[in-house]
Amino acid sequence: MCADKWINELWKRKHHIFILIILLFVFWLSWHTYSGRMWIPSLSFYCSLNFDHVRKDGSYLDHLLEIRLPRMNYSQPNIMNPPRTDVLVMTPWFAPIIWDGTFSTDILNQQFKQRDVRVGLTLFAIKKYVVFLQLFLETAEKFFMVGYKVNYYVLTDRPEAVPNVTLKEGRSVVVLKTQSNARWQDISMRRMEMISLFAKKQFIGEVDYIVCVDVDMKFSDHVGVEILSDVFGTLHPGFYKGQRQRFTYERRSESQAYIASDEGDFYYAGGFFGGTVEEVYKLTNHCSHAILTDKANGIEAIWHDESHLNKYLLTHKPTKILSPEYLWDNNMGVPEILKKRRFVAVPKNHNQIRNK
Ligand code: UD2
Repeated sequence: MCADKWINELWKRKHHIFILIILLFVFWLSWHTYSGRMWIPSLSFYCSLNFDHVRKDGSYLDHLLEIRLPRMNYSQPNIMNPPRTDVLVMTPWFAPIIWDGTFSTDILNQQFKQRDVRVGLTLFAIKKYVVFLQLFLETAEKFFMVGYKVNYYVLTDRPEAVPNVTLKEGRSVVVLKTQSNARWQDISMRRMEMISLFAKKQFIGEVDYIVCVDVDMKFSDHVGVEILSDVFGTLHPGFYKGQRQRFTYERRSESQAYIASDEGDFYYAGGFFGGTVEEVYKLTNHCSHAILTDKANGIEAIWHDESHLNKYLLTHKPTKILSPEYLWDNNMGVPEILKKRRFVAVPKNHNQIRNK
């Protein structure tokens, strides 16, 4: 009888119980965050509490993703017979330089697929540069991160001019409206500021890596997960063989981009860099502040954002470096060492297309 009373009493208060359950669920949600793969305790509540007890008992280790390669067939790496002896494949700080023949796409795909990585690609198409979008996107669908989730972040002042290109599953074009600048130099430099803003506001919740490239380009061969790393830069096609004294670094000491003639590892291209969203945020935020400081001091670095990128990558060494296969200009011919031209400049008339 007593139990009946209880049940009756509970039934009368069913609305209260329902609200209590909802409240408990909301409380649980704010205590847990979705890591992209699973729910783990963290964020709002834990941020203000001490996380040390969680770390000390090591329970968070149980949530780490296990990446286990299946049985695979591939040729054995041979210590006495390196695949490339004609080019540098490793920097003195142990960052690999990515050339054709130095990596196995199959092994890398097995690893990255299990991590289910999502890649964001930023491209700016301001003013007349929207004409490059169609070819860029069509060739990217053929060669860029095939089989992976990709967001093409198109930053443009002309959203209506973004073409409708058929995309494979899991891939989308995200149009981000942005303002244009009168000078092409400012358009180029503002990329740093815009990428850092969107990295914080949007990219961080949507993708794992960000790849930042010029739009007046087309893909003509495989560009896959071999490029991904914490922070990567690309050897500029015009300077990959050059002596540091001849690099077109900013040489005026008043600029934040200044590099002395006895410093420098490589000359990196402004048209292809990237990394994890966190590292790209750090890089672009740093460079955009350096650009603003220069502006306040009445100086503009010789090659704009590219000069600041070079300074950043000198003092924050990249963890991977892409060979000029990943940014080539056919005006430079095809040297013997270049086994593949993966991403090449589309010929254009600078005077006709810039500032229009
Ligand atoms: C060259 C180099 C590039 C970098 C740059 C330095 C090659 C293949 N490219 O690029 O790596 O050294 O010079 O400046 O060697 N943009 C617009 N609208 C404009 C102007 C620029 O959207 O009106 C954007 C667009 O995404 C473009 C990028 O800025 O791809 C750079 O444009 P650019 O014309 O200055 O670069 P370009 O081809 O001379």
